[in-house]
Amino acid sequence: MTSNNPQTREWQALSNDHHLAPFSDFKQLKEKGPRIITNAKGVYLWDSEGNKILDGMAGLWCVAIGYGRDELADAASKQMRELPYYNLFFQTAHPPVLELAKVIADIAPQGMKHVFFTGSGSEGNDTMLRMVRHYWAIKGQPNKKTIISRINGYHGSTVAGASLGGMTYMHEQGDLPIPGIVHIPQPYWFGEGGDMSAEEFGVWAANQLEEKILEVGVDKVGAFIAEPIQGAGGVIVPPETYWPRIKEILAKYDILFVADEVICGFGRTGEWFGSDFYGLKPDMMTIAKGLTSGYIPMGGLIVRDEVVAVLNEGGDFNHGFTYSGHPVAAAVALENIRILRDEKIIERVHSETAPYLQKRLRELNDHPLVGEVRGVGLLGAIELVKDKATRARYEGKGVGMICRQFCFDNGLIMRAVGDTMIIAPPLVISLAEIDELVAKARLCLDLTLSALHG
Ligand code: PXG
Repeated sequence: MTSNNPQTREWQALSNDHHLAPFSDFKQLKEKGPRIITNAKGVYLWDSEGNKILDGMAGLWCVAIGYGRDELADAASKQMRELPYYNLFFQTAHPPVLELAKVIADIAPQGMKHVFFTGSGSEGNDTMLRMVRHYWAIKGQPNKKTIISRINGYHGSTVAGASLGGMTYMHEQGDLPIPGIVHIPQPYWFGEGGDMSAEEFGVWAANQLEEKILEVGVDKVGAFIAEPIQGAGGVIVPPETYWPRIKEILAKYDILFVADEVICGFGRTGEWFGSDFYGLKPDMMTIAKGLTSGYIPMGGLIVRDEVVAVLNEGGDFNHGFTYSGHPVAAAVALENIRILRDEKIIERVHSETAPYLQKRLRELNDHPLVGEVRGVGLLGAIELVKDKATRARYEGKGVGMICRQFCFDNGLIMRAVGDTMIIAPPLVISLAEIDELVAKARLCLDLTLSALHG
């Protein structure tokens, strides 16, 4: 523990003595002590040492409307006083969940007018897996159980979510994936495209879906799930040829398509959903994060009308959570979506801040460490390399982690996925704050380069 501040040390001691943090090396965290985040406003966080930090990750990709909006706190408080909880299991409902389902139906792609609510994105994908299998069973094809997913995709951390995800380091713990989930390569040209052009590689990666469908047998494949743009995998924007080819393959075979919109949904691409951005026609969409701007946990699954028509013939769907459609979460989500709409935040991302961020980020291409800058909307990735021409990495140096630490120390949160630096700031970020973000990113790239050669 390094802090001289007694209050920080006290909180870090509590962490050491009692807290098991997600996705963390417990022992290592004890040695270092967590940074204690105490308050936030707009796009900025403050820690217990008084440091002001520009949050280039919107929390964990979720704080769309920025921190500190009283309207959401007021909505929660009002709902807690009126009806803090009631379940939706036994033929009851409550106004916030019904109003929210209608508002989501209004913004979702055409023909997707029903929502099943959950407490998180992982639960949304667990719901998806059970609903897909239930759907095919109702249609008399119970063998269509297999879900095709992608290596390095992220779909959550529950048993089904982590199995659907293609993170091998997650599969290694807990004997995953569960049966009936298979993975195909990801459309990550920079990392895996070899000698192919990005366009050729996009078609190759998409064709892996068709090959897998034929290998497993179309009579056994229930669905294909994918993020429109992979988030946790490293902001992987597929080559332009990828989604058009996937759409052709999906049209050819009778399988469902699930868009995992947990990161791309609610404006991240400058459209309401990543599926709108790419012109995809999903049968189901998983949502969470931006649905409530992370102010309170909530997720869900938006379902196409034709799928609902089949489910309607299937009797009970034996699935649900205590907190499905929680009234306080629903009230917060309603207020969050009202703000996104009334303040035209997504329109502004589309026409102003996303083009500006993408232009400014690409200026970093001239930096000796930078092999590629890519991004869509308010998502960005910077690839750190040793050799720009061959895309060779600084093997074994942990360059991403070095850069991440410099960012932390200089008041910027930018994540590292291997040697890929990623950003996803709140959707309300201003042009001046984008300038600050890019200036800090450049400074940290300089510091990283000096550390490597110093
Ligand atoms: N799908 C996608 C696309 C996600 O990004 C989930 C599902 C699961 O959502 P919940 O609410 O169950 O966490 C996510 C979550 C990271 C990171 O390291 C990303 C997520 C979660 C934790 C870490 O970028 N995304």
